[in-house]
Amino acid sequence: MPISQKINYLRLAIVFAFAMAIHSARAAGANGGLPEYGAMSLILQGGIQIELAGIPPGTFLMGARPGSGEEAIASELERIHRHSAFSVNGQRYDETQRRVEITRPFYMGAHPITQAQYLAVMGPHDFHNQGSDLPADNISWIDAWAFCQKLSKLIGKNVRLPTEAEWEYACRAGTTTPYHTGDGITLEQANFRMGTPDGAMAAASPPLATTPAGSFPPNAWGLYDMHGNVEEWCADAYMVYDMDDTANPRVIGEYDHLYPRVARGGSFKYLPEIIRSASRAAIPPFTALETTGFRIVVSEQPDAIDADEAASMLRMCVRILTAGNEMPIDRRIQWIDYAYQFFRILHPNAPTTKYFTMWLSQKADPASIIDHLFNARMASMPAH
Ligand SMILES: [Ca+2]
Repeated sequence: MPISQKINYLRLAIVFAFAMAIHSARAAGANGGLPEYGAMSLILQGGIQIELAGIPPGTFLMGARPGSGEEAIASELERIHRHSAFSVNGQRYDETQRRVEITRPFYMGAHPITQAQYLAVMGPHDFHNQGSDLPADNISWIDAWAFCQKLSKLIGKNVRLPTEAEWEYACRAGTTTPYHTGDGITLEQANFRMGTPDGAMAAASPPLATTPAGSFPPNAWGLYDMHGNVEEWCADAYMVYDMDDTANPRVIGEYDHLYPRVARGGSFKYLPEIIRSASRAAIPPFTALETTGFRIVVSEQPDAIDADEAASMLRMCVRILTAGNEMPIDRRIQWIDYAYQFFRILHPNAPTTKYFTMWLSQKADPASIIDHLFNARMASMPAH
């Protein structure tokens, strides 16, 4: 390990040790809330910053409180959506409460990734609500995952999506109520939709659009927009909670590439019932919606994507690339890049991108994939 890297690890260890010391000192506090501490800024190209809040390790109750009105809401949502398109094992809204331990501290983005930040890392994207301080929206799980991979390489740290447990733990910030704001939430506290379950909008409902970073107060751990605005991708595949998986749970997508991923916190379009700390949404990983965005985590633990997961994602990338539809050239290049990243997970020692091209041509219709790659290469060449 180079000395500079050793020093970085040491620095990280000191920060984590400091964070834990603060946590211990505050553990006896009245509300379990922590002040902002151990904050970190990542500086991107053009001086654009990503602010992160330090999150201490700890134990919490994940899910809806048994016997509470919240559990009744969760059960009703489950009943309504039992036969919906996104229903998984008939239980889209499983929120059965379990005790979960987060054993390691981590940093979490204070805000969802903004459009300016996304642009600085990934280049242009077809955002739905447009504005540099607005959260990046119209983001698929795969877009969010690829952002983390790219930023990891740029800054030399493990950047990844939060696990579902990390997300809820950080959202709650020591609270046990349906929202980190308490038993209820108002339009002064978050961006969501007031209305009734049958779709009628309340007169006080805000315009249905995302709001800029920092428009509402943060939770006790310095995190903004956990409830509402954009719903946020987590690393995990959606699954009914495993009551025995209680330390740093992370659900691997063990079925196929269409198996839904979890998005948390609800969005500007959702009713208050669906933006609760425990609320879960299940969305296929290649689906991008006007409501979907993400926030990052920086930690000592790398992304836990495994070979099966990478292989199924790679198959999907190839299928999309060879579907023969009219895809803009920059988007096609992006898909090839995504495919390449999954390929590297499966074949970390493959010597060159030529090997990747050969692999693709054997796995997919050779004529069309080579055509795609050729076009992509032409488009990426500087103009004369
Ligand atoms: Ca949110």
